[in-house]
Amino acid sequence: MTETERTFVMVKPDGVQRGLISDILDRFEGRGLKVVGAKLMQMDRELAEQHYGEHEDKPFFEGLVDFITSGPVFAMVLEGQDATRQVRRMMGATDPKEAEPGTIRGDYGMDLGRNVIHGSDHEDEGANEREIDLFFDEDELVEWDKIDGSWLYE
Ligand code: IDP
Ligand code: MG
Repeated sequence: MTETERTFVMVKPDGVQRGLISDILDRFEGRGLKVVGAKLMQMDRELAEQHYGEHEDKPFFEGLVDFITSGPVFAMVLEGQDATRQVRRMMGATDPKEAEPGTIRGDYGMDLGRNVIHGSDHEDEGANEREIDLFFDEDELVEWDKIDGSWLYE
């Protein structure tokens, strides 16, 4: 059986400024993902550099840290079967110009450096748990039963 797991998702400052939090959350809720944590927050440079540590040698790193700290982000922890991979599929390709219409980046983005949303990478083993730990304290996450469980999963 497919494992139930938690994944980390974040509406980036461009998505927050453009008023896309509710649409993005609506897509995930409608799909059946359970919200177990959510908060609006301002990232500082230290958190940004840690979060994007894998890209520290890339030419776009400074600009990425500038951008992600330029305004509030909306951070979420979502739970469901295969959640990390399913969220990435809903987000679409990293470059919105290549993202399929119908995906979040394909519907709302035009530029690689303004791609609206972050989600843990399912190809990076344990990235979801690392990122949840980085952004959320244990007491900010809520374990709860959702009434549609048996209507959503066989
Ligand atoms: P991902 O967000 O789809 O996991 P990554 O390759 O991990 O993509 O890159 C992290 C973020 O860095 C991207 O979402 C994008 O905002 C930014 N980024 C990646 N490559 C470039 C680039 O070539 N120029 C500018 N920004 C980039
Ligand atoms: Mg990535």
